[in-house]
Order: sequence, then C-alpha cells, then structure tokens
Amino acid sequence: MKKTGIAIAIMGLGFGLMSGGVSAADMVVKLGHVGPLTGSISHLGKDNENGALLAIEEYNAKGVTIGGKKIKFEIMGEDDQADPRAGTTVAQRLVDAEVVGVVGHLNSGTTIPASRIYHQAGIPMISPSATNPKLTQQNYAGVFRTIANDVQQGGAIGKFATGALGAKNIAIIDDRTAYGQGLADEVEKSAKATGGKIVAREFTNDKATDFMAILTKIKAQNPDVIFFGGMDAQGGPMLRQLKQLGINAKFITGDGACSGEMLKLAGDALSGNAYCTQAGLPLDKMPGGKDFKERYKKRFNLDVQIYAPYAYDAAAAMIEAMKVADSTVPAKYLSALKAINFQGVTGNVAFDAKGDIKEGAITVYQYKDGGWNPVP
Ligand code: ABU
Repeated sequence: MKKTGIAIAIMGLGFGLMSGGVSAADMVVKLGHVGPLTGSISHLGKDNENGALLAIEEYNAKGVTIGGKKIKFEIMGEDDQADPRAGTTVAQRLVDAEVVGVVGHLNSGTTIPASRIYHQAGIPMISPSATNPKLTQQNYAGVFRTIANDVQQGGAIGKFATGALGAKNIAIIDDRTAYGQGLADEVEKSAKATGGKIVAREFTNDKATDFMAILTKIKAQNPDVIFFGGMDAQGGPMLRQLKQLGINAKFITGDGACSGEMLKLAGDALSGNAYCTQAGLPLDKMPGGKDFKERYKKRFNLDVQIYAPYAYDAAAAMIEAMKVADSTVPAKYLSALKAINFQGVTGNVAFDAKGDIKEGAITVYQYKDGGWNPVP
C-alpha cells in the first residue's frame, strides 16, 4: 500500500466551541461512508450510513484524544447507486478528499472494484455488508468486513434446503450481481454436495420487477425449494408473483432480502413457506443488539434494516485502531486495525489474515407472525 495524505483539518486557533461541543482547536478527522443512497435499495444504504454515523456521534460525545489532540470525527457520505462504475468514481472522490478510512461499500459489486482504489491509496476500508468472498481473496492489506461471507452463507443455505426443508429438487434464481450470482453458486455447490438436485438455474437483474417468465419456466420443473440470490427490491415482487402463479415451493433468500423492507414488499405472499438468512446473529442476540436497537430508533426514528450494527462496528473498529496506534494516519493505524479485538455491537470484532471477521455467524429465519423469526 502506498502512503496517503491525512485528512486532518486544523479547525482554527482555539476560539470558542464548534457545534457538538468540540473546541475550535481540535482536529476534524474524516471517515468516508459509501452505499446506495438513491434507487431501489437506498433504504439499505441509509441504514448502513446511519450505523456509521451513530458510531462517530457516540465517540465524539464520549471524547476521543489521539496524538494529544481531541478529535471530532465526521462522515463524508457518498452515493454509489449500487452501480460498480459509480462506486469507483465516488471511491476516487473519497481518496481525493483524503478521508482516513472508509466504511463501505454496501454491495459486493461496488465494493470489490472500489477496494482496489482504496488499496492503491493506502486507505483502510471495512464493508459492513459485502459478502462475496472475492473481496478478501484479493489479499489487499487494508480490506476488511464485519460480516460473514457467502461461502459460509451459501453453505448454510444449501444444507438447510436439503436438510431441514427436506428438498430434493431445487430451483435457483440470481440477479447477476457479484453478490447474487456468487451466493447462488455457493448454494448450488452446497445443495448438490448434500444430496439436492438443481432442476432450474435462472437469472434476472437488479433492476427487474417482472419475473413471470422465469417463474413460469421454474413452475414446470415442480421444485421443492426456490432460492433467490439478490436484494429485497427484487425478492419482494418475485415472491408475490410466485404466489400469483400458484407455486407452492418453499422460498429462501439470502441476507440482501432478509430485511424489514422485504416484509413490506412481499406482504401476504410471505405467509406459508418463506425463509431467509443473515450473515450474523439476530439483532436481539448480538451482545450489544438490544441496546443498539433502542439507540438507533431514538436517534433516527427508524428500525434497523439489516446492516446498521455492522456499519457501527466497522466505524468503531477504525476508531479503536486509531486509539491503539495513537494516530489517525492510515499507514500508522492499519497494523492496529489488523490486530483489533474488541466487543462490538455485533459480537467480537477481530479479523483473520484475509480481513474476514473471525467469528462470523449465519442465522436462518422463517417468516412467521408478521416478521422474520430465527429458526431454532
Ligand atoms: N450481502 C448482501 C448485500 C450486499 C452484497 O454483498 O452485495
């Protein structure tokens, strides 16, 4: 990694107080956040950004002193529209603005190409949500994630389909994104390895809303289980259309559609046999989950969608590493970040040699009584 400049602005010469009670002589340190803030999954991008924002607000309120200076952290938020090209454009913008670290991006399809830009600039990045294994297989020293990956998630889904759901014949649909297709590939491998037969493999895209043609083809194969690799914006309408066609197969999807928004988008179509997975513990089972849920609600008047606690822990990991290194300079705090080990909201935050979270968990949920309930 090459060295980069530091994003520290000296805020005046000590007269009065800045907003938030930070004195004018303190340093402002900028962290970037990137996710889709417009488009069909902007609710998830906002959820991530809010998680990171809550972390820095809480650290600012407690007070952080690094290198003898009281620090005020600020988020520089960017919208990548879940689009890989926009992702690299905003990544370069954050590099040019000399942020000292980035929480993001949300989608694997944007995070993987953006990670190269951060790597070349020597800026650490932690994705709270990108689960495609390739992200950390690039062996970039400054790339991390606070969530389990899709080798783990796909393995669990395949086994769950052939085991607990007793599926013999499985149909798979993906949205051709790095996440959707990658997860579908892992599900296919795992389902086959545990005795399942893939009777259909179809794909759509991450803008589509009409799935009637592929679902009609799948209906003819009479699968026991249909797996969808993609986000809630497609998963919701897909499940509705599946019911309209009278398909009674069980439906399972991954973390990208395991959201509160999915409950709204799919509505009554969830009744019966809908399942999803998340690449972590249920919010109420996370060590800091219940308290986080309340603080998040109080601050934003919103419920957590999926990844806000992971974004909180990503921002916290960077700040904790800066405290250990007593420096906000990326090249100086990176070694502390690699070795970080603390109790976060989501669990123990520590990374393996590749940058994956060490204690990643997968939770399977079933739709029941109006919500997603963990399968015991
Ligand atoms: N993990 C699902 C959503 C984000 C992504 O990996 O694309």
